[in-house]
Amino acid sequence: MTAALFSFQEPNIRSQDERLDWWRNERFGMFIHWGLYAVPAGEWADKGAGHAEWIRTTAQIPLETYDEFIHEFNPVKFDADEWCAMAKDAGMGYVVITSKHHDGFCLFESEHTDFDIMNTPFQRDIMKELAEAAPKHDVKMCWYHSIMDWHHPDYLPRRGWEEDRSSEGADMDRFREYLHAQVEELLTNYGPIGIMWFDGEWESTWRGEYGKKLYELCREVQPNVIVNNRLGARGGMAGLTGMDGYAGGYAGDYATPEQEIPDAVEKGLDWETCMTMNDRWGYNAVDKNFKSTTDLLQKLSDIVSKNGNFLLNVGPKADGTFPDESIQRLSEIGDWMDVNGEAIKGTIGSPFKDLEWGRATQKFNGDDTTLYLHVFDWPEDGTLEVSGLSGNITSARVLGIDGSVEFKQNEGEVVVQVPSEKPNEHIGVVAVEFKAKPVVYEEPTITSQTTQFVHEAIVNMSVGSPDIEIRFAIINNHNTSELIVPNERYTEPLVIDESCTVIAQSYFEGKPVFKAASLKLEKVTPKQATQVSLVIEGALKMSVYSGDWDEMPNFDTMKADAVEYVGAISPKPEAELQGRLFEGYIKVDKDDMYIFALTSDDGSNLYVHDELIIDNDGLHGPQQMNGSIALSKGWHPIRVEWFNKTGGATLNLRVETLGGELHDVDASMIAR
Ligand code: FHN
Repeated sequence: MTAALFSFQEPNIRSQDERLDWWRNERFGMFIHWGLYAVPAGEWADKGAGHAEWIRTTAQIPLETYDEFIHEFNPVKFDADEWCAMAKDAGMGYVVITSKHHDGFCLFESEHTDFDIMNTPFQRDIMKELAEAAPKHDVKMCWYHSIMDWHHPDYLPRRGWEEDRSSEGADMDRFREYLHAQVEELLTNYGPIGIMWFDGEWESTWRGEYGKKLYELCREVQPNVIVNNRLGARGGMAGLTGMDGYAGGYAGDYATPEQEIPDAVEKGLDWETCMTMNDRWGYNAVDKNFKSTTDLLQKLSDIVSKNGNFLLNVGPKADGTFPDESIQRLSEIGDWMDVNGEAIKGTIGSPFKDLEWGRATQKFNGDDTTLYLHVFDWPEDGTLEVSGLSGNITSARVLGIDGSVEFKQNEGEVVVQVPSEKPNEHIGVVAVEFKAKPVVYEEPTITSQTTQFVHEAIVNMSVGSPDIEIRFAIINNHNTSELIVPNERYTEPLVIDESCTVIAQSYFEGKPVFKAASLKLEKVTPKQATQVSLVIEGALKMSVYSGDWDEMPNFDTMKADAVEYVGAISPKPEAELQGRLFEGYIKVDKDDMYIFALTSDDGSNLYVHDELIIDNDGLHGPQQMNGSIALSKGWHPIRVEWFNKTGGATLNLRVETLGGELHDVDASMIAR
């Protein structure tokens, strides 16, 4: 048993901002997926060579066969210092490693299981060695930990294909005790941990309230640890915690888009995209589809320009070394960061909505600001035009080139004269120094929860620059076609109760700058309720079908295997290669605009009055899609279609009215 590595007294409990400060400043971390799955390196018997960390499931390897890998895992070339040094040299300020992935194998010594590193030929606590090395390289050590556990006898559900592995006696309450006990080990025995990075939270046996308890445990053991949002549900691969109400979900400290970079992120949201360098998380010997260093750096720049963090993955080999391709990219990224890292570390997002030639970040120095222009497409003639930019510029320089460069300012435009040759092969960065803050002329962003409403709509407006004033006007349908100048100062959200078009324009020093933006809002009549006499409340008709689909089949042309009456729209009892059709009525208690959130793994559709309100079709992990419809008080026909291929199964329908709270569509609202 690892004695507590460090006898450290937890510093005073910091505020959310103080706790996240180091993480927000770092912007860039290393993800490491490593475990027994590195031994087969993606290949298994007649199941091909396309597997990785999911190989026990995707190659349907029986438990006792998979467990044999524990006798082969002997990463004699593992060197914690070398790993931490590579992360640091690449400009990564934190390392998140899989303490336990879905296969249940623990890379650390645990007194709660023998399925751990100490029972391999290696017999060294990987996490202990990393926890000791990390501070020496000024890197924060962080633990990934999977809730889903395909090894532990108490974890349910079993894999659908594990017919011969009984779930007799399995006890999820006891499993959650095991989970808590191991999390306690991870946060007690290895010193200060930066992040608890949970995963595998999407199966039906996990509920949001368990996630909340797990979050509270982490904060109790290490009050300043950061915890991600994969505790209750994460809004599918988009990961933007759109489901904090889902199954009592818990939002954690930051959102976790996976393998994707959001186009836009709501102001103030903390988020981190995690991404593979090739196509897999765990090591696969034949997966050579590595992203170029330029592509990886442009992803880093894009993410940071949107106030996000980038967690870039390495899948080490069974011998304890990184793949050569990963080492090469880390080294090239490090070379770029050595010269341009100031445009990433400690910066906040761009003041621009978008830039056609690249991205931007900014760093506040007291009252003044450095604006970093990340130029993907370097101007061959050396003339870099930045439209919509104003403010008091004191100097400009190209990172990596001594001296300053010339610049000119016209009304709402800055032209920087840079060398015609790009300063490096990836991204050239121009640093522009401002007294105070840059002023960006752009059209305001006008948002409303829906553009149709029954009673009223709330309209918010924003711009990137704090020095820009927003002025607006409301054009009602009866307004003449005369030119309406937006001249009313925007100070707080608008309440709209008639169909109209809202226009808004940016003003600087009393003058309109940039073109106006507009948003059309429509007051609609709610759909009439269906006159139903003999409804049986509290249940829907559920027709069950068998099939192997990649997209929604047409259930109307199929014969159901079974028909039942159920009190919830649910994936339980879980089954693979199955489709379900829920039909009946939903009751709403007032005339209003109703916003539905349909979450499923795999595909699903929602119809109300035979109108397709949500199309969430396709093969995907837990994914939430929203749709809205205006309904009168009373009963309305509803149809939910869902199919599950293999693996996790999720299905959840929630509803809210404008400005309300999302809640499950439950038995109190349904009838057949
Ligand atoms: O199933 C895992 C997957 O193996 C990998 O660990 C990723 C990394 O975020 N998380 C889950 C899929 O969302």
